[in-house]
Amino acid sequence: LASSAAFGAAVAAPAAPLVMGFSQVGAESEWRSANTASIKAAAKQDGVTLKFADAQQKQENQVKAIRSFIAQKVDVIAFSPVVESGWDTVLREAKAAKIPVILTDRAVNVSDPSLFVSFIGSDFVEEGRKAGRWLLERAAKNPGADLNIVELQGTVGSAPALDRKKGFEEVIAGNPKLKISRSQSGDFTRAKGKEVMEAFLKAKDKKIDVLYAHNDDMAIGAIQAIEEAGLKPGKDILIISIDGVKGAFEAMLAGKLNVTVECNPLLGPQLMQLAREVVAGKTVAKRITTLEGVFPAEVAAKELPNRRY
Ligand code: GZL
Repeated sequence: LASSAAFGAAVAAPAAPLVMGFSQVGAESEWRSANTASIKAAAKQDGVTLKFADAQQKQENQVKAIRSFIAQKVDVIAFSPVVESGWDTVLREAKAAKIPVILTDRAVNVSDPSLFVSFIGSDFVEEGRKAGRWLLERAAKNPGADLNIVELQGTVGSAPALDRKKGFEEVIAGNPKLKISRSQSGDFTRAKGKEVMEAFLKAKDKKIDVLYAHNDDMAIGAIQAIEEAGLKPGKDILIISIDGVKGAFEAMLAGKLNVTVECNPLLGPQLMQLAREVVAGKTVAKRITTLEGVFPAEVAAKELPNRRY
């Protein structure tokens, strides 16, 4: 009898299906698609019932989705906030409904930190610093040369755009010859990245030496604009970008991109684990930072087979 009881205990009943409402930014980039795939696969794997809403990069759609999850009385709400501000009201409604909220990927600026339980995501300031450090080292090979930098920012008001700019500028301040002459948002998309780079090139004020793009998709769009202007991307104009998606590795293999700073989208498994702990009432870390590296073109061929997104 004892052994069967022990056996019973050993084969734990499957965890009760947890219902998660997830509001995703959109489908604007390769990074975002990989992030969505990771979340959906992890929910399936973990037996989590996932209610998934794509906001098409509009904050009002995320607010609507969160309100709908509250009305459906989900066990937990998770979301990647398209911009940092404007969340206090809807998060207070979730708190009043006693539904815990987890942030993934991007942070929010709220007056009351108790409005979310935890934030899993990258350190975007550090990603910007890594991009700046690559350029500092590259510029040191040709000391004294002025380098005219143009910058494609991510979505206006988003944590990655604000922080990647901050980290990059903090580091390049170390070399007064490195100057950002133009900076505009390409909204993290290839199409807008190409459009804004065309405008930078048309301005024809100073020769552009470097492009710093806040994500690979905008860099890939800019590469098309640079080629259409008769210039060689990666040679006439050095290109630094962030994410580490497959498209960036292919561009580096083609000699058109010089370095990509990894930003890991594969947060799905961590998110499901964290959601279970939160719903079980366990104390969890307020901030969980994803580990990530830097991939210059020289390692692209070796690295490409290992890439999972
Ligand atoms: C970063 C993520 C950014 C990616 C872009 O964690 O929020 O949004 O860098 C994506 O590719 O659009």
